[in-house]
Amino acid sequence: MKRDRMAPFLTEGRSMLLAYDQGLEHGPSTDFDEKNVDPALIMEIASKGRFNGVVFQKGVAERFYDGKVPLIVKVNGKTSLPKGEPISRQVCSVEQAVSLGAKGVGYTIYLGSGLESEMLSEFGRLQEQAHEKGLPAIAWIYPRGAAVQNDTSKEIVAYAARAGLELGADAVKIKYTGDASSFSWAVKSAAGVRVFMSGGPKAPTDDDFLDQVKGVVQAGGTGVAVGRNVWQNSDPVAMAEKLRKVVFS
Ligand code: FBP
Repeated sequence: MKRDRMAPFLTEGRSMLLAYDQGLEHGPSTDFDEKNVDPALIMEIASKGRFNGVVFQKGVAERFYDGKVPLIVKVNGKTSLPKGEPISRQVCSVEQAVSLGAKGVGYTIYLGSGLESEMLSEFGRLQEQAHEKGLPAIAWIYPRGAAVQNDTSKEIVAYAARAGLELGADAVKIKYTGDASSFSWAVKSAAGVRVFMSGGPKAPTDDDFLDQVKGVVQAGGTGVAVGRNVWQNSDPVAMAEKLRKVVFS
C-alpha cells in the first residue's frame, strides 16, 4: 500500500488512538461504570481529547459514530466467556467498515495460540481486502495461550511486532515491555511498521501510565491505542491532554 494513501493517523508522525471495544472483549460489568457505558460519551472524549482516531466495533459505530474523529473499525472480536486457546474471528467485512466511514480496520491476532493459524490466515485476507480499498490494516498482536509464558517479555513483544511486519500490517498494537530499552527492540523488529502501545488496565496513577508512554516515545514508537487509562479516568479529557503532551513531545 502506498504510504500517501494511508490515513492521517498513520502518516503524520506520532499518533494517539482511543480504543473502545472492551464492551465485547471484557463485558460491561468488568470495565464500565454508569457514565462510560455510554458510547456517546466516548465519542465526545475522542473529539474533545483531540484523538487521531477512535476504535469501535461495527455495532457501536453504526449507532454512535459522528464523524468528528477518524474511525477505525475493529473487524474481529470475541467475548471473555469461552475458556481454552484464544481465537477471535472476523465479524465485520471491509465493505461494511468502509460504509460506516472507516479510515482503517483493526484485527486481533493471539500469537502463540493453538488456533493462531486461523487468525494469521484471516488477517492475511483482510490485509489484502483493506489495501484494495485504500485502508490501512492495524494488527493488535497479543501473545496468548498455553504456549506463552510471559506476554510482555522483550523477546515475545518483539516477535509480535515482527509478525506484524511479516504479515503486511500497516501498524501494530502491542503490549509494553516495561522499559524503553527493551521496547526499542520491538520497534526495530517492526522495521518501519508503526508501533502503538496497548494501554492495559488502568494504572494506579496518571504518572504511572504516562511514564510508560514516555518509554514508548523514547523507544521510537508511534504512540498509544488506549482505552481504560483514558475513559476510566475521573477527567478523561484532562488525561487526554496530558497524554498528548507526552506523545507529541
Ligand atoms: P485498553 O487500553 O483498555 O487496554 O484497550 C486496548 C485493548 O487492546 C482494547 O482494544 C481491547 O478491548 C483490550 O485492550 C483487550 O484487552 P485484553 O488484553 O484483556 O484482551
